Amino acid sequence: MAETAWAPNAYKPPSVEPTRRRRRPPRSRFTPHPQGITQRHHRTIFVSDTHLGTRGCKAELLADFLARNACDTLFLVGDIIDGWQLKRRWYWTPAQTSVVREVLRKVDEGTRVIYVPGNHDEFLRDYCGRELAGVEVIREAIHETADGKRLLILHGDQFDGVIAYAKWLAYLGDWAYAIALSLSDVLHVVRRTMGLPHWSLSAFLKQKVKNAVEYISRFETAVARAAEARGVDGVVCGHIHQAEIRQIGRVLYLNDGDWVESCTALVEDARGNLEILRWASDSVASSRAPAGAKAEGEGALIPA
Ligand SMILES: [Mn+2]
Repeated sequence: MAETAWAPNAYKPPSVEPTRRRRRPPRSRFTPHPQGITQRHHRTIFVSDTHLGTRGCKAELLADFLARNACDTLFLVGDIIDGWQLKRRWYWTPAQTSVVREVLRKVDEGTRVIYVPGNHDEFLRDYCGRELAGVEVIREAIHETADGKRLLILHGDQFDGVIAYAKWLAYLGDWAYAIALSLSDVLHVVRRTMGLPHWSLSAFLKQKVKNAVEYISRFETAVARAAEARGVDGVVCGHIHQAEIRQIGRVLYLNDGDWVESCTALVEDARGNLEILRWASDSVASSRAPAGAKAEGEGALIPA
């Protein structure tokens, strides 16, 4: 029988330092995918708000995007897994498994994958500073572009504040407002019959919709101001499902959009140019928007 005597000094506590994986050397612009798919190579890819675990998640398109686009660094900018939804009801499809597989394949190929949790996957915030299956989980990150811009990476839910309540209204179309208007008339008659004072539902909703439209610009401004205070050149976030590249004050505001409606990603090329890719089901359209070009024209739209 082997001697396994207990030695009090033999135990060494595990290192709490985050382990650095060795990175593979940069690959060529086009890397073959194991299934023969030709990949476009980017320096960095940013995606957020994929909401895996919900019916709304466009997992097929996302898996396709990840299979066809390679990168040195992949940032997952929050709300990747929808823990809120999964807590209520388990929903998972083979396509969503494909998304996870594509992310892990990137890890295996030497891509640095960094996960900045959002509010729907806040359960992962307990794991910040750790590496899960080769994916680094960080509360927020700083990324330096190829041309030396320092970008703060965060999900953005911390900027919701008191304006978050009107967010759902942003998804309502004009038809909902039309219905509300006729409802308002009915309500007026009912209230008058009951002897109640006049109260306008349409005026109430008009105010709310106005708030919803303002919500996006207020969010963008709040994020940009916070980034400016941090002394960075730009900020990458998600959360409001509205892809954007715009100069706000002294800060470049970048939002990588979502994979519930718009299917957008933010990508950086080898020279540090940033653009938003829109991944369509049949044709792959990309709208080129170099970081500097859009800045001057649209800077005045939102007060800094
Ligand atoms: Mn969010």
